[in-house]
Amino acid sequence: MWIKRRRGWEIPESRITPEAHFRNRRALLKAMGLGAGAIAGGGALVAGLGSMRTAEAQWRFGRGPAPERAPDPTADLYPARRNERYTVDRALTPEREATTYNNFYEFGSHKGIASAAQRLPVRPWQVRIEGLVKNPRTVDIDTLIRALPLEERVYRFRCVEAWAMTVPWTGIPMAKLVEYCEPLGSAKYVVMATFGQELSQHAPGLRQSWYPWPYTDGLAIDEAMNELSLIATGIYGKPLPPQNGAPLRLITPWKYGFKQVKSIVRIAFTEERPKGFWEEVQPSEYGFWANINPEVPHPRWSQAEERLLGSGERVPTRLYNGYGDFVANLYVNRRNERLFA
Ligand SMILES: Nc1nc2c(c(=O)[nH]1)N[C@H]1C(S)=C(S)[C@@H](COP(=O)(O)O)O[C@H]1N2
Ligand SMILES: [Mo]
Repeated sequence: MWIKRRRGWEIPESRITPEAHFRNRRALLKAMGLGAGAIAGGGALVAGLGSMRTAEAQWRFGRGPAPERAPDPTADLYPARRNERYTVDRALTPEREATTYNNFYEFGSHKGIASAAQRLPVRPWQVRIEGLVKNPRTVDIDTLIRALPLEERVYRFRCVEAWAMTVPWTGIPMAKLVEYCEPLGSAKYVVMATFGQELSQHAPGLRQSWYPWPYTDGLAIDEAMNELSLIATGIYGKPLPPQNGAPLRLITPWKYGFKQVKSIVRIAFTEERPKGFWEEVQPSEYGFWANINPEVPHPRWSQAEERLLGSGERVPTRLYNGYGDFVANLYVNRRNERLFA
């Protein structure tokens, strides 16, 4: 826990999940029924955390067996043709690693949520398109996927916690999805949100009431229109498994992983910049732009290197995750913003 604080690079990776170290103390204490005064009362705090861990252990196990999954109705679209414009100078991460080491707090605040996530009912699934659009509407996921072109792209992926992977995503170029939504000229941002309490019965992490569910984040419209932005529906030539954000999740490979909203049920166009889940929880550590930069450390650890899932090799992190040629121009007129955390 965060009681004993070490330097970032000494912290075992299992503990540098954003939540593990601070958890917005006040909200946490409130959730545990302790007053703010308990911050100084170490004994009560430790006892409170102890009981919380027990609750967490209960969520993790024993909600009954995962339901039998019907065949994915879009399975015939896979594998999609690979777009060779996006190449990487690294080996692909083994599929097993990318699909069993996940971040998806709706199922628990640890990396081993893959089996719990099998209980997410990914059909039927509707996506609400709303806000500053010509026609607010709700579309069925299969209608949406079949209305737009799918392609495969191999991208690097970098979590703010300093692990990284290289993955073949299948998805819709986000510019096409934005056009499909028909935003009004006044729209400046696109906001995406994950399912919330309506599925809490399947996603026990949602009971962690001190988090600002539903998980939400967004992009400026010009970022969303950038050719790299992808709305992923698949991975490794197959439909996304729930743990990777089925049936629809964002991929912007030049930004840290926490921007990549999973299991999207709402796409809204706004004039006002949205506040992301992690920005809401801890604004001193997580901002809106969240672009990858090895020279801007996280307040609690260095971002100079990353650890590749699978091999465990440590390699230097690159500015914009190596995608500067595609995206650096988005930020020339935003130099006074906090672009890198
Ligand atoms: N809804 C939701 N989306 C989420 C998260 C989450 O906890 N909930 N975690 C984010 C973080 S921090 C990362 S690193 C990536 C992990 O994606 P992956 O499990 O497919 O590797 O998902 C992002 N999207
Ligand atoms: Mo992350």
